[in-house]
Amino acid sequence: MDRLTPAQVEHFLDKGYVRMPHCFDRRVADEWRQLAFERLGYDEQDPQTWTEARVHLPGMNRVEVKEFAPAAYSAICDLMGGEERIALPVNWSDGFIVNFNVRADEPWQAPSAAASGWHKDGDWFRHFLDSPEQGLLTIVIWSDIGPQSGGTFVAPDSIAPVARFLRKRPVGYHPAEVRFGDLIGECTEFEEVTGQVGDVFLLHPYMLHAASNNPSGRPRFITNPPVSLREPMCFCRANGDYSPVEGAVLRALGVESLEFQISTDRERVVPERVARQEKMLAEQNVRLSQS
Ligand SMILES: O=C(O)CCC(=O)C(=O)O
Ligand SMILES: [Fe+2]
Repeated sequence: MDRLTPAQVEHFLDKGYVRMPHCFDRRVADEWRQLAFERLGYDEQDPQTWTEARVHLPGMNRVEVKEFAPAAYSAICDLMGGEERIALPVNWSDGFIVNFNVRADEPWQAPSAAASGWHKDGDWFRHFLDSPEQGLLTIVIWSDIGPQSGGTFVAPDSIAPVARFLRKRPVGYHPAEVRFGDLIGECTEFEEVTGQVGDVFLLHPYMLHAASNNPSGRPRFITNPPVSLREPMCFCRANGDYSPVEGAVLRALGVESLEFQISTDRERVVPERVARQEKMLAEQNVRLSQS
């Protein structure tokens, strides 16, 4: 498998993400999007039937990324320090986050600190500097996303403020108590994620990001599957064999290495989202079986 080039790794260290174009073909994306409309009981051709502006679907179908999108998989391995450090298998599903027409009546606003909804992902674990649960953030593009069409906003220079914030707190943060999004005031770089079906953005797990409004008239389909590490990140490796994700943290903190010890137990949290999505899945299975 092709390795990331030094330039791609440097882009990740500097900007906190790499964009991998054309990682999979349209066939499965087309099928899964069409099924999503059936699952929701929406008519693709009739926006009047899209009763929710934004939906986060539960996954119904899954593929293993290693087979489905080998170039993305290989890049994931490179960024996380090798396949042996990753919790396997790495799967993607049709658990789409669909932005049908969020605030479509408002003029499009360019990404900035003034946008609402900035956050770090991970509603399901206690956050520490070295947390293994959200080892990487992924944005998989399942519908073509032009400019000003609901693409996710990202803040490439958010890695450093998040790293400084977490470093100060060995006791970590419960996901319900922490407001990482407030750190957006320390950021000055903002971009929107656009692309074609099959493009994949691999982002640092600390990356602050936000949903945007979608006045385009075209529903936007992405997924945000986390990739988990088998072990927590390590910032003082004897052989200096840091993954680019770890290296980006060290660079952001301006240190060569760092002794970091958590001072309380790691904790998994079951967010309210899980029960909501289980209920949706059951309802959708009934709807599909009746159609
Ligand atoms: O819809 C988007 O563009 C972003 C969604 C997101 O970041 C999330 O659900 O955590
Ligand atoms: Fe998110």
